Amino acid sequence: MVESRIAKSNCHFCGYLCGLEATVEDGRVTALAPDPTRYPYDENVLKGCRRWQTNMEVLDSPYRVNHPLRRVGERGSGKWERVTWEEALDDIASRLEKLATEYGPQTLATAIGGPHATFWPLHRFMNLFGSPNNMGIGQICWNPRIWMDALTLGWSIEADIDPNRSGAVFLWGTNPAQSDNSSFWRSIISISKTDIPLVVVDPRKTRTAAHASLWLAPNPGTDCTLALGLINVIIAEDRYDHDFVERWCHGFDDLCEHVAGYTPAYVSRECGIPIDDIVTAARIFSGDYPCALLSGRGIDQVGPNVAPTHRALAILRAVTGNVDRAGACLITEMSDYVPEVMLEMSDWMTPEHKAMQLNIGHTPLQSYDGFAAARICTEKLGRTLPARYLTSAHPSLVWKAMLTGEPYPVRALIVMATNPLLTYADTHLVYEALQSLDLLVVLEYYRTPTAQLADYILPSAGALERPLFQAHGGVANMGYGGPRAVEPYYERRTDYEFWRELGIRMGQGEYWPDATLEEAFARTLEPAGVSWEWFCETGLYYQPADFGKHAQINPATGEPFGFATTTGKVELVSEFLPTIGGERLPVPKQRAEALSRKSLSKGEPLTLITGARMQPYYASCYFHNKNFRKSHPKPLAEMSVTTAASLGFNEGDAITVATDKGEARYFVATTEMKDGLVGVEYGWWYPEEEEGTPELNGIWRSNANLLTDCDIASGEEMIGTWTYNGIPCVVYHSDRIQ
Ligand SMILES: Nc1nc2c(c(=O)[nH]1)N[C@H]1C(S)=C(S)[C@@H](COP(=O)(O)OP(=O)(O)OC[C@H]3O[C@@H](n4cnc5c(=O)[nH]c(N)nc54)[C@H](O)[C@@H]3O)O[C@H]1N2
Ligand SMILES: Nc1nc2c(c(=O)[nH]1)N[C@H]1C(S)=C(S)[C@@H](COP(=O)(O)OP(=O)(O)OC[C@H]3O[C@@H](n4cnc5c(=O)[nH]c(N)nc54)[C@H](O)[C@@H]3O)O[C@H]1N2
Ligand code: SF4
Ligand SMILES: [Mo]
Repeated sequence: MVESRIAKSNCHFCGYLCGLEATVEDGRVTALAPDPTRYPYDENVLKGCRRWQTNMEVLDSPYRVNHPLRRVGERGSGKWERVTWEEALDDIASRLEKLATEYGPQTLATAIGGPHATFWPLHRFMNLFGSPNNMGIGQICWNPRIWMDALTLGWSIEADIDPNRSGAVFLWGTNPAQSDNSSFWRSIISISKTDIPLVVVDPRKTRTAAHASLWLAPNPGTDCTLALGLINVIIAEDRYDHDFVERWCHGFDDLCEHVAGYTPAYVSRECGIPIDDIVTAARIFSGDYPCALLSGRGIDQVGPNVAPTHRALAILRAVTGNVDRAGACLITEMSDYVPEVMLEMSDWMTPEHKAMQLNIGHTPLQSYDGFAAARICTEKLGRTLPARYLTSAHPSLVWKAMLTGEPYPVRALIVMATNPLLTYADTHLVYEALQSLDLLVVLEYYRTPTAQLADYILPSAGALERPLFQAHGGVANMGYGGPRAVEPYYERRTDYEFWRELGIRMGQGEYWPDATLEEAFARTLEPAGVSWEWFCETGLYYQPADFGKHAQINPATGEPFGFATTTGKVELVSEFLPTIGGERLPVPKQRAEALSRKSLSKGEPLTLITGARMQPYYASCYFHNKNFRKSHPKPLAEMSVTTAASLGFNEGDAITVATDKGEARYFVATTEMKDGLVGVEYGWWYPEEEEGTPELNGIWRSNANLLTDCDIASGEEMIGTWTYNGIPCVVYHSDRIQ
């Protein structure tokens, strides 16, 4: 008789990690059900989610990579031979050793993606190996907000959106209806049914905006101006929080002077928003109640405007007293368990190796020097940010070092949990750079277009096959996840085992004491006084929120804790940023330059936003799924009815979108949004089509990043953020059939 058991595990098809119960027979999952006993459980989330039931299919999908594969023939030829893990690891280790001897350890780069995986083992390996060149998506996701909140408020914050205590809610450049179909989104729906004002700032009337009591549709990239306009009204109408400003803020007089010119009339012209709406929004933000604000990728991906926008929003919170206040936001705590910065072992990398970082001389904040200077502030209250994330190398510098050997040759790349040919900016540049390498290793579930260019594809263990401990980069005292249901199928392994095995081969053995990821998680949790087994029972570790910490008395000094900034106060005027060449106060930057003559000859210029999230896909994932493809078969370009009519387009027409960077093809979908804008989906590829170069499963057809650019010269000056939202483009009928 087949032995059957019930195993607890988690879905990992979005960051929410719903608990699941797996029926396991002979080491195989034979059935799945929601697990009501573990965090996070919400019956409605699971009912509304189309992804979780596909877990079993993904576990044994014919598209999955099950064994280590080595390239035979030309790079990108799509021909592979099966090798053992030992052969692959030995060869990779010896090739890396040779390259490092010739060029130095900085010749190895890594590329990572969204929050799909446990990344600290990669960082630990790189720190011990001596390479500062990890590329991430940090500059355009989450990271600008962490930087600006930390420098303005002393640390990272989390919105405290709660129908029982929030007096008003702002959602700014985020669309949880598509990007976070979880209980958070359900709490937004329930708020929209009360008389709590819900303000959504988004150039598109998203499903989220449809629930708003006030929808503001700014021109892309003008959010800093809008935020300064709200501050102008709040000060002019004397609606700011006098007590909080006097006691806890630095530089209020300078701020008043700075925002004086951002009158509703001026802001209305710049942002394309009616004056009355600006004034109403300012009054809603500054009511006699806590006001919560959550921002998203809409304002993370606006190039030069990213830092000033996040600074302006932090200041908006501060002048209204909405800092570390229940119903507004929580300044999070350092974790009780081993924080990311220790797990990644960034303090073990030598100053000589840090000094080889490509960012030096380009992005003074997103660099080891910037990190070290900021750390002095945050450590006043015992908190250290995760270093690797906030120092990640700028992709354009890494791609160019691969192609030109300047300032030094980068000859090897290990890609983990990302698909840069679809998700990094400037696909043509990424392609050329990957083709030029001596060694490309990809850790993946699938033979993605990126993996098709590799020397080795190594099969990663995924959801249900590996334990999870999701820890928010270590900036908050919470973690969630759970055990694996089964051992990995076939020869798949956890990414952790890859880095550990490679590390051991490179002489790092003493730093990899734990043979399994479970043991490593158990060690991580030890200082919090809980066991891995205890954690797996509940799926959640957290400490209750404690608000108003700045006013509490620090027993060591007898004084209030204050904020972990240069001045100990909220820095409306930054004393820190000018020390590394930044601005005291947020100044909106010129938006993207106009198109070149060549592109313009094809039509009237419009403004392009790329990558707004849609269900059921997730970045470049789930395009294998037949049902998803049936329900959403075509890559769409959204525009307003007026814009479409003015261009002579009908619903469903095949069109080409062109920027100075390149072209991509879409189908017209009209929707309510600002006129003169086009919004294209991202991530589109066709796993069912031909693999290998040149087609690479159709990545040259409707891939939004054929249209984008990450050139550092046009990026944000402190962090290097490039532009995904607010790019000049032209749009015309496609002459080719798709
Ligand atoms: N289904 C699905 N869910 C996902 C993902 C996915 O790919 N698919 N990705 C995950 C990831 S990695 C992330 S980072 C999160 C992102 O989560 P969100 O931040 O909610 O993601 P977006 O849908 O990109 O929302 C950005 C919104 O900003 C608007 N916008 C564009 N430009 C501007 C601008 O200049 N100003 C303002 N105010 N708004 C602007 C867009 O119209 C869009 O509605 O989602 C996660 N969830
Ligand atoms: N134009 C444009 N570009 C964008 C964005 C945009 O809005 N517009 N958004 C940006 C943002 S916010 C983000 S976060 C990125 C997302 O960029 P990516 O993270 O590159 O996107 P995904 O398609 O989710 O790629 C993840 C890949 O990792 C694999 N994978 C998943 N889990 C694991 C794991 O545990 N281990 C391993 N080894 N592999 C795994 C999946 O099979 C998949 O191929 O895209 C960015 N790019
Ligand atoms: S919301 Fe859906 S996709 Fe996300 S973890 Fe839960 S079940 Fe999986
Ligand atoms: Mo992201």
